[in-house]
Amino acid sequence: APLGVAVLGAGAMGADHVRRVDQLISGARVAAVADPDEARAAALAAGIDGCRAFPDPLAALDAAGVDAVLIASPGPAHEEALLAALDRDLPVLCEKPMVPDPEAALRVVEAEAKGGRPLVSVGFMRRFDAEHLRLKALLDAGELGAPRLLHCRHRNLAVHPYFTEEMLITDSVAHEFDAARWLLGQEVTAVQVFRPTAGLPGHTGVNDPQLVVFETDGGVVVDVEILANGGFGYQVQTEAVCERGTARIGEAHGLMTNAAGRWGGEIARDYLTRFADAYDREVRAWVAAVRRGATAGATAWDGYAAAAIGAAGVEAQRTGRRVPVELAPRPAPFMNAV
Ligand code: ISE
Repeated sequence: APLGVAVLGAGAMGADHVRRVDQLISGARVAAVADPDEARAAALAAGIDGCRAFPDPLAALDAAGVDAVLIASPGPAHEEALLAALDRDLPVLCEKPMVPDPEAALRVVEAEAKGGRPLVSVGFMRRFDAEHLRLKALLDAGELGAPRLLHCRHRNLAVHPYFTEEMLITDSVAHEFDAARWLLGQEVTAVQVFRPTAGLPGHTGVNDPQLVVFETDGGVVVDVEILANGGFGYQVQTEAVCERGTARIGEAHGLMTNAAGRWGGEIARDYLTRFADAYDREVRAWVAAVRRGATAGATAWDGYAAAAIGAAGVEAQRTGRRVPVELAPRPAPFMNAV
């Protein structure tokens, strides 16, 4: 029988995952959709055979035919949903940030460890992006020697009005915290944040762009330009500078044209487009992993690490200081280090 998935959250990400599980992933079906906006949930569930809509996420977990959970609600709702899923012994794929607050993230790690088997996968989709996978394979092969620097650019078209300055770190640069740990196989040890004295005009909530610089236990330095309201599209780029060469991803996607004495290409508008294939691969890998009793991609520990690094980053942003990252001891052997 297909794996029955409850999707929590019917926003942009949740709706995209419902469509994906319903139409693209063989071996899985959407059994329930939950959103506090019940009409939204009902609109998504309509047309999917045997799928029910709920205003309450916990009711969706208890619905008939639910074998696994995909959490795509806003970050602050994740902890309750994760603990409820673990309590019911249900495998979960949780969108990033797993749980933004490190103490709460650790509670999730501990709850999973107590159950004694891996149940939590975290949706850091870059781990499933074709270009990121190629860069990782190249770095792992050692052909370019050891990496010394990663230069990253993370640019959004615009962010929602509720986006805060802290979310630049905890919601956006969280991706680079995870991607760098995964690409390098190293842990992040300290974070600094540099801000131009003036941000972009017209944005009161977020002083944009910022430069987040972090160090790893392998001696690599990573710099990240985060630009939340760039106004032109969604761009994610990484360049690794290694002992014997450099490697860069994220430069060009899609159609390139030559016309009227110029050349040009297109830029995706958002992550749903830019990382569409990565999300497909991620959810497919998750469904296959759940069938084997395993997890796919980032673990709860990786989710916790991103939260702990994020907390150091927020302090660095607030104080202007270099803030060391303190990680708790890892409680379960099945949680990989990076
Ligand atoms: C958003 O939540 C994401 O995950 C996007 O990938 C990221 O680019 C954006 O900055 C975040 O707010």
